[in-house]
Amino acid sequence: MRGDADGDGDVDFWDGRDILDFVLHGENASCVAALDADDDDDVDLDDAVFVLATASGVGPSPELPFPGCGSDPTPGSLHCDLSPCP
Ligand SMILES: [Ca+2]
Ligand SMILES: [Ca+2]
Ligand SMILES: [Ca+2]
Repeated sequence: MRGDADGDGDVDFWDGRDILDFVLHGENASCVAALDADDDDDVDLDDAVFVLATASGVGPSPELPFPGCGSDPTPGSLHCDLSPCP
């Protein structure tokens, strides 16, 4: 699911924090593609802001795949080694 950085099936503040950890601290993510909330094929601060806005109900929903499982309809260079989806 796009935006679900920690793979718990929900897009919330923790996902925003996880994206910040990835961008600012170089932490690993098993599914980098899920971190690309705005689908610009890059994971940066914009994605953290996007997810936090979504989680607080003031922002738009992420592009597909959201709010369910699925693959990126516009595949890019981001990898997804381990998707929480079946
Ligand atoms: Ca989550
Ligand atoms: Ca992005
Ligand atoms: Ca894409």
